[in-house]
Amino acid sequence: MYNCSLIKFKDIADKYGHLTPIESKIDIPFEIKRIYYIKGVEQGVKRGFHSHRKLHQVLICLNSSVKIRTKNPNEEAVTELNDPSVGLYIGPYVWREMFDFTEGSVLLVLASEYYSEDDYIRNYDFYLEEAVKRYK
Ligand code: T46
Repeated sequence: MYNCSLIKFKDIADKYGHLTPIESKIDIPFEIKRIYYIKGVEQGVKRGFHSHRKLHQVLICLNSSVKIRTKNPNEEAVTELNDPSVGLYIGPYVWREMFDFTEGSVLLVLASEYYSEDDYIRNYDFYLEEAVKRYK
């Protein structure tokens, strides 16, 4: 899907467990300026429902699982994240919805910019209005 892709990170496994390194601009396609994580989401709760204008992000589910619906004016996809060595890259002008958080899930997000509410489009009709020009 345009502006969305899965990234497979290294999974260094030995008898002591697993280690996954993630290096800015090497393993992901941008410099990381911000990290946040989402946890403790109760069953049935959905999050997201917005797009960003400039932000690039990589979403990684560190424990349990979560589903991510991504949309643009022409395409829609659902990705289940359940492997901490896999990240979902989401670029600008992609609508996202997170749902089906399973018990104990921890969603880590690596972001290319500092937090700015101005970068969000939280209304789907406004999103379509801005996005159609970019997806022609
Ligand atoms: C995204 C998805 C995957 C901050 O103060 N700083 C931050 O860095 C972030 C991310 C959020 N906030 C505040 C803004 C809201 O008052 O935390 C509150 C919850 O944020 P929001 O409702 O936007 O959370 P989600 O889970 O719907 O979306 C988040 C990110 O905001 C968003 O960029 O792509 O995760």
